[in-house]
Amino acid sequence: MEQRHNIVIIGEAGSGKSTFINMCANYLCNTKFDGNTSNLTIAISTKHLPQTTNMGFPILASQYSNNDSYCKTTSCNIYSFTTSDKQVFNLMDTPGLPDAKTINSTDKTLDTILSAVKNLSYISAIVLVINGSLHATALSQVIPRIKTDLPSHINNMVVVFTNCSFETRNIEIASLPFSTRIVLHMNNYYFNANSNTWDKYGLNARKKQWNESMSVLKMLFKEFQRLHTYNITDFEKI
Ligand SMILES: Nc1nc2c(ncn2[C@@H]2O[C@H](COP(=O)(O)OP(=O)(O)OP(=O)(O)O)[C@@H](O)[C@H]2O)c(=O)[nH]1
Ligand SMILES: [Mg+2]
Repeated sequence: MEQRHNIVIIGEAGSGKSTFINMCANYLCNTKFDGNTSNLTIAISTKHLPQTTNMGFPILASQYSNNDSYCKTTSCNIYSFTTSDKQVFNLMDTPGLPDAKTINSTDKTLDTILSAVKNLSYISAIVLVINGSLHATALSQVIPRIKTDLPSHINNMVVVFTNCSFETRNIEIASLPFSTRIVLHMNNYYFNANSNTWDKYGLNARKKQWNESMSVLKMLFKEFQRLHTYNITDFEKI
């Protein structure tokens, strides 16, 4: 039987949301990393790697200017994947939130994201992407809004710390303004350069890290299948 999972990815600008979706694309398409970045699956273009065509993803105009080091996401976009066992994963990429210093409770980016999320018929999980190499997150402003606007989903949140491993994370889990059972770590640096710039050491380190990231995603997608699906219109009636 076909099962659908709507998953929303939220986090600060530059925390690695679009990169995370590209990693999911490689996991779901079972792409093997042979060390050549031009063989990777790219759902969302990066500054260095163009989108892999013919996968039915939204084709977005180039989102970076010469001053930016990466492609900023400017709208909510859904990337849909169907696995061989008929699981449909719809991953919603969202524009980046302001950082901990500049965010406030009336932030317009968050308004845009929350209204796009409410247009989904249901949500299986919200993935909060946090750059774990930093010392603070904007989440203390974001979580109260999620609690108000999407009350049932507070139990459906998954934290993915990027730019770090369990050992190198700088943010304490106890400092997060909510509790979550699912906390994962990823260091996703495969899309930020062409592989011809990597030396042998860099290539070997990436191959090892790739396998670790794929194991993390395997656990995460099992959790997505287990998480209860909430229907937005149902809980708005409560
Ligand atoms: N080293 C490292 N770099 C990362 C990681 N995740 C993302 N990056 C890099 O960080 C930059 C921003 O990544 P994106 O995935 O575009 O970030 P985003 O959250 O989608 O950004 P916005 O769309 O502006 O909100 C890019 O240069 C990525 O290659 C990570 O885990 N480790
Ligand atoms: Mg993005």
